[in-house]
Amino acid sequence: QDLAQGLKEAIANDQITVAYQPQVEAATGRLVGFEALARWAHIGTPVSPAEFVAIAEDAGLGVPLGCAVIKAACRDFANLINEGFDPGRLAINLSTSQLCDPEFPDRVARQLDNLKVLQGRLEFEITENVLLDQRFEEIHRNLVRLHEFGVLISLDDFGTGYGSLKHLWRLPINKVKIDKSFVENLDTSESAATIVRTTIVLAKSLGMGVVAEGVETRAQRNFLIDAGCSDIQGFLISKPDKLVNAYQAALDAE
Ligand code: G
Ligand code: G
Ligand code: NA
Ligand code: MN
Repeated sequence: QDLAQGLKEAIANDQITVAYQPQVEAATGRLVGFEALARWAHIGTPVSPAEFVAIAEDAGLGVPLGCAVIKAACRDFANLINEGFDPGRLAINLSTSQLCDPEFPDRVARQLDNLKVLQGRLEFEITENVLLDQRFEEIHRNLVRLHEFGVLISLDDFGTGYGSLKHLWRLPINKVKIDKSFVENLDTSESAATIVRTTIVLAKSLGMGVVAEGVETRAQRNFLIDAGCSDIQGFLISKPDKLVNAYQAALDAE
């Protein structure tokens, strides 16, 4: 069966859903916000977002898919806020096509106009892979525009892509996300530990926030607290889940 065609129909029929994973303060457990992770079940079988985001990009569906995710995530978040809860910030992953789309910042601005409760809460995560050198000017312009609306930018999977340090200093980045491959090897690899410690110092010295992802154990959390990492995300707090469930898990873990 044709996955691209199935994806196109899923986008059109509102069948793209979003799972949420809490980000909390490492030292206190206080809730900081949530990362939104796209979900799609094709004929009943879940497809990984790593796979269907790539399919969407290849099929020219990156922008519509991204719009569907943003719409669903903003709606879920606004609903929870309107019920009287405070879920903190909403972090959404961006693909290359969204980041290069000249209309993207205005579309985000309209969304924030329609859902005023989300103002000051929105954050976008970008990976080094989406930062194409040949589109640098467009990407830079879009990130600056997003900043003007109070949107924060995180550099995801830091250290795993190409040219990390260049991006950190040439683009308006607010936060660094330490990749889970480093966190996973903290207890077994002195090199991984050194890279994590150094990344935290680097981010803080540049005035940026830092969040470690893929935190599964108390030992990893304690290492990160000692190293000065402000925020953590991972199975230790909660797996990605429906927003209310992930919110409850974050409160229980506090
Ligand atoms: O949770 P997990 O299997 O959910 O995610 C796998 C990968 O897919 C991660 O690298 C994540 O950043 C990416 N991803 C999840 N949702 C989205 C999305 O809405 N847009 C983009 N571009 N990437 C996403
Ligand atoms: O690339 P990105 O960082 O956005 O990917 C997030 C991915 O990591 C998702 O697939 C999510 O399900 C997964 N994930 C989240 N927390 C953990 C964790 O504690 N351990 C592991 N192994 N994976 C995690
Ligand atoms: Na991400
Ligand atoms: Mn990541």
